[in-house]
Amino acid sequence: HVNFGYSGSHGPDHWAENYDTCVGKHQSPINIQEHDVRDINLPLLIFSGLDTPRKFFLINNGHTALLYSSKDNKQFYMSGGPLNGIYVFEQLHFHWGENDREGSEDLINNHSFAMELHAVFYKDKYGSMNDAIHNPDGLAVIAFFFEAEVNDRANPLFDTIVEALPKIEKVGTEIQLSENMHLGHLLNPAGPPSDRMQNYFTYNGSLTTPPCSEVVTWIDFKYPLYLSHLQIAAFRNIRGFEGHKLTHNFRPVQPLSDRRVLHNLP
Ligand code: BO1
Ligand code: ZN
Repeated sequence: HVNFGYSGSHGPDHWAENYDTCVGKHQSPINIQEHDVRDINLPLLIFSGLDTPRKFFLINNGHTALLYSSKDNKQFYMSGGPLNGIYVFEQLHFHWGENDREGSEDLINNHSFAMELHAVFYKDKYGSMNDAIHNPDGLAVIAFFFEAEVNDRANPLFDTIVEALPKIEKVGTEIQLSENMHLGHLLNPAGPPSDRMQNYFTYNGSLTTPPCSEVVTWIDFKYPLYLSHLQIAAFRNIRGFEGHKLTHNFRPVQPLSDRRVLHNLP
């Protein structure tokens, strides 16, 4: 059953027909433009449990390829930076486009990246994603942009995910990844003391899919990660609800309205 999609009568222009929150004034994604950005020195962004290799499940939910870890180990937390309190990791997923010149949701100075990874966290004190979503400070999402590597070199850190995609081609399929995944390596390949993950834009926005709830503190890392053209193309083969390929799943940018974007100087 199709709730929403990315083209035709279920596309982003029609989301508000079923979800009135999708027409709010603080929606995501946005185009992050230099003249709307204020440099600032925020407290250190802190991750705990990022360095524990974990068992992951990969699922095609009809909108994206999504990874989650078993419910009993919630030791992946984030705090600091623009956040008040502790946020617990829930899932990560991807957004992509029909070609490598589009695919990211947020843009930087009108630039679209080929893909964007969202790691979704809910505020610990709300206990679950579904309860957190009813509070303005309920969620935090960290976003990583991807570029297609010019020399078409594959990024071996993403091989486990990319090689599993053909196994979740059909909507609703789910598999357990064969290798335990180390999110720290995946997202911060240079490792500490690199301050790559302290150089980010942050703003208040929404879920980029229905119900478009305006409860998300967005944290977008400035420096992109790299995948080969073929690794990115593998995502375009998973199927959506009508059985055809999910060639693109990014929402177009929304008005900034009265918001400001902060840029943390590491
Ligand atoms: S995103 O990171 O803004 N692209 C994003 C979008 C939607 C969700 C998480 C992150 N999750 C959605 C679930 C829905 C659920 C809703 C409210 O959250 O996909 O199934 O109804 O909990
Ligand atoms: Zn997303």
